[in-house]
Amino acid sequence: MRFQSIMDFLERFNSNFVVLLCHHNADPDAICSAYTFSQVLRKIKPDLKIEIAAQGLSKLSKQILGTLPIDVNMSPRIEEAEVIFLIDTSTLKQLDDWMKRIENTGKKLILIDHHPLHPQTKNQAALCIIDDKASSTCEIIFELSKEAKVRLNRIEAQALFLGIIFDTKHFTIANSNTFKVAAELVNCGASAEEALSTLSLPMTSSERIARLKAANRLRIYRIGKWLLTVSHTGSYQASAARGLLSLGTHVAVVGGIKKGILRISMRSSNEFYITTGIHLGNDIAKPLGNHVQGIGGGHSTSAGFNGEGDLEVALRECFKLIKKSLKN
Ligand SMILES: [Mn+2]
Repeated sequence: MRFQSIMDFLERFNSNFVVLLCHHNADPDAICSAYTFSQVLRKIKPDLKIEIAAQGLSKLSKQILGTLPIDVNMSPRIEEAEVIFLIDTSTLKQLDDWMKRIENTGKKLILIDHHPLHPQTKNQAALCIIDDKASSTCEIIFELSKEAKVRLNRIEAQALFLGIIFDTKHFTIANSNTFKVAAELVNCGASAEEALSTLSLPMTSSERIARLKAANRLRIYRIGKWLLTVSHTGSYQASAARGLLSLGTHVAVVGGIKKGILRISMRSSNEFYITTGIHLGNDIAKPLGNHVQGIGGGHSTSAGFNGEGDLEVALRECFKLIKKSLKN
């Protein structure tokens, strides 16, 4: 039993105080799994002192902290802990300058994660609870709570529910076990309606205006069956590009210059990537650096470029690269 192996481990190292560390810019999966896991530990081992910590929180995580009683410490007492847990964190590098402190203490590490086990972390961790088929670390924590025979209360269930919804991109990449876990969480009192409102960020008025301006200044190009749109805004280029995608374009390129820095955000639909194989990060944003001064990169359907120079020239080069890639 995985939960029992954790308890045996804590017993063996006479643990009175443990730290649960989340990766930097902690996302909802990280903080919510740390929270519910800490609650499960408290129920089984009431004397154990527990601290949850992260180097910075994502916007959504901050919003969650406003609705759930999760305490996240920004300066954890790493040196005082008997055992350190790494939650949703596949390498120590994701802990920034805490990495050195952890390595210097030589304290025992327990890893709980759903990312494939990194060889270096395997050497550093004394115990690894890994399930790379799980949708999220929250899903693993739910399984651990069942092993521990702890019935989750409404708030603990809601936390795991939030982490799962976030990591599965609102269940679009969930598997059948994820849905089973979600159903059990709802039985414990989790609410989908509440979760969806917690996970939607209110848009600021300047962001709305940037999106609307981008739509207003739009240029539309048709290449074969694909619609490509190019536009510009002073800020919120990424949000504007996402907005254009939801309006119906296949590829959106939005640029802007602020304080001398040229920024370009690119987004494409999944359909565009799957059909054409064009990877915005590798095929467009990176090579854009050969034509315009700056550095680009990113993912298959979401990429960015930062540099300097003339915006119009940069947008034109970007368009040319997409056109050329489509011809190949
Ligand atoms: Mn995760």
